[in-house]
Amino acid sequence: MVKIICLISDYLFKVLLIGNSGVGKSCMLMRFSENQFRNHFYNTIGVDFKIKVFQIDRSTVKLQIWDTAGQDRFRTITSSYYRGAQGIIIVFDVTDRESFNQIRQWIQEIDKFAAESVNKILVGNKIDSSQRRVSTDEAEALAKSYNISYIETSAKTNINIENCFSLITRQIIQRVGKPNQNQKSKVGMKLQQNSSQSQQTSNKKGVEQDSQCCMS
Ligand SMILES: Nc1nc2c(ncn2[C@@H]2O[C@H](COP(=O)(O)OP(=O)(O)OP(=O)(O)O)[C@@H](O)[C@H]2O)c(=O)[nH]1
Ligand SMILES: [Mg+2]
Repeated sequence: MVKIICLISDYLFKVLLIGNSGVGKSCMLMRFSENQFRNHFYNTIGVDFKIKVFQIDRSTVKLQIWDTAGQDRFRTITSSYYRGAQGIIIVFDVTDRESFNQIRQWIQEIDKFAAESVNKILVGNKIDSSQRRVSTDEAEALAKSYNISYIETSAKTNINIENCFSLITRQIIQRVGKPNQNQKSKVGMKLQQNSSQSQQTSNKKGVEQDSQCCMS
């Protein structure tokens, strides 16, 4: 089924979620787009995306959020999605030290494949857990060393999830500037999706299009 989305929005941004497998990228996106959480772990296969329209500082922003697979075997596919992204959210799991240690590698991937001007933020997810292995201070210090913002979230208990997406969006807006009133974008996108996914989310507030796996 092919669906045409045509909405007036002030901004259309492509944002990527990256980070090790299991850190909670898909759950963060699910919380933000559908206000839901799942305890089961389903690895993302390749890349997934959702579109979310929301208001920020009196502007309408349409975010195309790409949820990449953290597993190594998908790295070639996922890295091809960095190009054209205005923002990248680098996620680690505060209960998984290895996912924090890998941040440097993720930043190297960004330097290799994304535009130089891309906005980045660092996110420590799963702060609801009592099994913390990475302190706020050291994560903040790492973010500072890259001159990027750090925010802690829980997709499970819905802490800072909206703030996380608002933060990256505000930083992109700051970089690209305010839109000229006469140039408000009428964005037309042709998206392909399967009908069952469409059924699941078509009534959800603010979500126009459910994800489509980009692996065949
Ligand atoms: N306690 C807790 N668990 C979480 C949170 N977010 C995600 N999880 C759990 O972590 C596991 C992995 O979550 P996913 O969102 O699928 O992880 P992912 O980063 O998308 O993993 P890949 O798709 O393989 O890259 C699941 O069992 C989730 O229920 C959180 O905020 N708190
Ligand atoms: Mg995932």
